[in-house]
Amino acid sequence: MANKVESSYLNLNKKPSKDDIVVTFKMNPQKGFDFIKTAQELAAESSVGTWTEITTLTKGIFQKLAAKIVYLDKEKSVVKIAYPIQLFEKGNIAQLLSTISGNIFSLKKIKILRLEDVEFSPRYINSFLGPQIGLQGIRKLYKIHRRSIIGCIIKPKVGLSPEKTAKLAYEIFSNGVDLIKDDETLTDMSFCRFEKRVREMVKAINSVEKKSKSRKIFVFNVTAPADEMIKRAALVKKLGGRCVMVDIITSGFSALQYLRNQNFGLIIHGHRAGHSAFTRNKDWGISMLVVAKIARLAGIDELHTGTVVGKMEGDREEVVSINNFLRSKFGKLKPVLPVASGGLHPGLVEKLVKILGKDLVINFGGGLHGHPLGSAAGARAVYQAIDAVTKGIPLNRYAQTYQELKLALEHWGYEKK
Ligand code: CAP
Ligand code: MG
Repeated sequence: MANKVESSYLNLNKKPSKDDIVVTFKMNPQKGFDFIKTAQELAAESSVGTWTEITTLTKGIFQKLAAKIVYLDKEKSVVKIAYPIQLFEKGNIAQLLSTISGNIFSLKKIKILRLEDVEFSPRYINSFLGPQIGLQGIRKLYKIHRRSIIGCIIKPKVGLSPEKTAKLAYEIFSNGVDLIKDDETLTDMSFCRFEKRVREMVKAINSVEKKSKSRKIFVFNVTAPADEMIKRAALVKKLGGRCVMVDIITSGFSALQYLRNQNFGLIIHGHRAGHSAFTRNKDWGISMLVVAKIARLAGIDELHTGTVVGKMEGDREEVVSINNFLRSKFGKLKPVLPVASGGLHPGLVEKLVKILGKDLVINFGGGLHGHPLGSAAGARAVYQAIDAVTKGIPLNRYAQTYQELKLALEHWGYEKK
């Protein structure tokens, strides 16, 4: 890159303008390259520049559209870049990501690069519809306001027929669970056809709701090519379902947004299978916080964000900050309900709620179906655990009265808060 305009990418003494999109990167160049110069190349490549000076880049274009470095900390490898709003097409997530997380990841000179956070202006945020139902809408639908929503994943994750899935769901719903979901790899399979699964499940839900007098929601995985995904969601709607799931990373944010923009009035549940391919390495990729922000723009209603205490990677500080973001103000977009899932069992609930609060879905797969007395007893055990935590009673004390919880604590252990 030539020197003439290079220095102009630095704007350390100026506050970003109120409409700018401000991105925080962790960045370090390869050995032998200068930190500040490389940061400037980053700003150039992601806005108006390229590897050499070009005669077509007029002063006018530069002044209007060049990204500006507004903060640098070489010791901590932090670079903050403010991008003028005019660089972005409103409502277009693919274009946003091609700008702030595109070519820059391929630059040879860069050794460490992680998109840690992004701050959007309300003007940009409000160009998206965001969640149609959102956290409060989901709680209202359930009429559950004080406790966590109790979730369950059908296990084995693939293999059961539609009839068996519906029968199992009926049993689990009957024993206190509020939400049951397909697993991330189950779509329309030879052994479990999507349409048949929806039909069987809606029948099961209608009868369990009549009996229990409480709302039960099944989460149908509609992950598929976008046109097919829309057809499947429309089918869920037509047959009386209330919620669909999208594997948001593998399907893509545009597909998610396309689904949201149909205004089906269905809750959209976001599974994040595959996110760790780029979120897990602390020196490379894109943080889960950024993924959560994008998913909220795209219109997710509930999103997997981690458990801290379960089987999946994700530390306390990270998961808490993601969940706080999902529940907080974000332009005019509705808050999102976080989902804690992965390796959970009743003995972890107390600690989980201490760390993440009650405002979430708590999902159990193995930690319900693996109960020594089977899935129905497992459902009662998770209900008892959440009931105890809601009432502020220690699990081991509650387990003196409730047999299923007692067996679960003996089987998997109990981690006190
Ligand atoms: C949990 C789960 C979910 C993970 C995904 C699984 O089952 O169904 O996909 O929670 O991770 O397949 O592992 P278990 P995350 O309860 O049996 O572990 O929520 O972190 O995205
Ligand atoms: Mg799963």
